[in-house]
Amino acid sequence: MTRKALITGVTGQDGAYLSQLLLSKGYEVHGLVRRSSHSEVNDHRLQWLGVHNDIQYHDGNLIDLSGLIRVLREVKPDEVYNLAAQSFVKASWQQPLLTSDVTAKGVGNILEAVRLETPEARFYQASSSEMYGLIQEPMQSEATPFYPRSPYAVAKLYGHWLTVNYRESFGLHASSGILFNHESPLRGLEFVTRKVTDAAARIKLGQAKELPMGNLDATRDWGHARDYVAAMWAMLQQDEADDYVVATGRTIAVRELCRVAFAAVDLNYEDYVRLDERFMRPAEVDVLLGDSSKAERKLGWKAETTFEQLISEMVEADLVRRRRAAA
Ligand code: NDP
Ligand code: GDR
Repeated sequence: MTRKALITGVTGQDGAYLSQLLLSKGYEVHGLVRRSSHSEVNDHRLQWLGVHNDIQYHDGNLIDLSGLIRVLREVKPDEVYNLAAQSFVKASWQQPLLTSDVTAKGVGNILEAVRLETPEARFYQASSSEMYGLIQEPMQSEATPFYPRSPYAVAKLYGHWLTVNYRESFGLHASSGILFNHESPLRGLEFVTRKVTDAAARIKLGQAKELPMGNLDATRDWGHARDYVAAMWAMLQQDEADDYVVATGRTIAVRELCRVAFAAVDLNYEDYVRLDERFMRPAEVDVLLGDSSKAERKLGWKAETTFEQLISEMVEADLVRRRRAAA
């Protein structure tokens, strides 16, 4: 029997890589998409991976429970991956209530829809290392206490605990992946890695002169999205649902990210990067560093791509895109 998966957030970075992975494993892939004023699905990432025609799309929104129930009734998935979110931390201070409607309450809606319509389906929740925030421990594992530092992180914490609670209350096979930052050429341009790799490409091609940046001293544990979606899938193949940290175990400063990206096009970042208050945050998460030994032990998962390989792939892709756009 062909297995069916429903992915919310299918048009996002992770949704695209997860679709590619599940299709390669023979799944029938269904994606929830938000309706907008134009009729086309925002499928540019799925096009980039060449999988846009292999997905069955369903109109729906995480804030609309009745629509989610309808989609689950139609699709009857074996696995549900809840990746949809207002996912940009900085925007969550400008739109805290929208962020909680989608990123917190939206998890309640999809969990309720699963419980009512397809309680046998296995469920994945996209939790985040941002939940650790102002952490006290040098490395963060599943046992580390949370201290969220943004409306986004507070919303994610609600979704995380609700997932745990539905597992414990209703016996749902509901797992939560506490994923550290993961990037790719399909990352949105507002996130720092892609902002920097795209700027390095544009400056190299003479299309920009400088790069305004926020806090260069923050450090993150950056992996490749392609590796991380494999961990999501592996969680849902376990007999027991559980929570897992997914990370590389190496933390790197934003300043070093700039150095590596600009060096990839033979430039010195110090000649182009300038500080701009607009990109600073009201409360910062200074350091994140994940301990994913549980995922390694139980799922057999380990990050494959190094930071240097990741940034080099992103810079290459941005050079191609910017050259094409200028032609
Ligand atoms: P993206 O921002 O690339 O994708 C977000 C997706 O959510 C898009 O498909 C977007 O659709 C969809 N979406 C937003 N609001 C709604 C809504 N109200 N109803 C339905 N769909 C909606 O995120 P990523 O792929 O990077 O991340 C996937 C998930 O993992 C997110 O939940 C994120 O918070 C979480 N996460 C991400 C990490 C990372 O480093 N990437 C780390 C840890 C957690 P549209 O195309 O219409 O905008
Ligand atoms: P983050 O990712 O907030 O960790 O959330 P982001 O790339 O936005 O920021 C990472 C760090 O870089 C610093 N920074 C800047 N960030 C942006 N976006 N733009 C800048 O100009 C800039 N200058 C410095 C930030 O202050 C921060 O410290 C991502 C998202 O994918 C979340 O959805 C996910 O949950 C977490 O990763 C894990």
